[in-house]
Amino acid sequence: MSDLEALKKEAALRAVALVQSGMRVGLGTGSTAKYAIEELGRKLASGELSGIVGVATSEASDSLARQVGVPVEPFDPRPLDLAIDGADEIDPDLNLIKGLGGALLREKLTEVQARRFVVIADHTKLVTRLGEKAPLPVEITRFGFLSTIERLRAQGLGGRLRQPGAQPYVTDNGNYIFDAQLPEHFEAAELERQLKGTLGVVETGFFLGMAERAFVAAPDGVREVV
Ligand code: ABF
Repeated sequence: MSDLEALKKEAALRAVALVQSGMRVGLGTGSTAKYAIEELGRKLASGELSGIVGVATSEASDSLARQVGVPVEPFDPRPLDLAIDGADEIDPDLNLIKGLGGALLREKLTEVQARRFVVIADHTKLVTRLGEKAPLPVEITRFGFLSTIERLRAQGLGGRLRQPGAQPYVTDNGNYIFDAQLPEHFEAAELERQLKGTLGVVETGFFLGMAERAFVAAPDGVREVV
């Protein structure tokens, strides 16, 4: 396991330590969240935890959870006790950019419904301002996507349609993602409102004021950002 992978796992284990028997837990997506799901499976198998129910934020996490023995239920309106997920950027106020993993819509739907949303990451995800390193993923409908992208560009957003190969990336919800380059100066809540009011935009990767804390692992230990 590389040093970075070991850090991701360390952060994940800290968050899973908050899980108690009987909880309904939001299961994140991505390479850091994977360690949390595996740890939940391990604790269920060893009897350290029982009666956990997972609610997955992606098809991939749903299938991983089942593989490692975490019972999964479909998303419904009941609150979750805790959600654990990774992030692409974490600012000092615990505002996040998420969605490079492509699961932003289900993540936001799930995590907004959690009594506690805990972020897990390695130290490379810490930034002084959002947009410093990562683009802002914006989920857009497939129908009319070129017009939607024109509307986004008209608002001064650079960026490109996510297209890892010959075809655009398609989310679990059947949509596309536009990875927007954020301008140097912007107000995140205002930009979020503006983007959500843009025809064709389904959701953005801004997760503002949602996280309760983050466990951020660095070579000199795990730091808790609250
Ligand atoms: C999800 O996975 C996303 O919101 C974010 O895009 C990504 C982080 O992945 P990783 O932990 O692999 O860096 O949580």
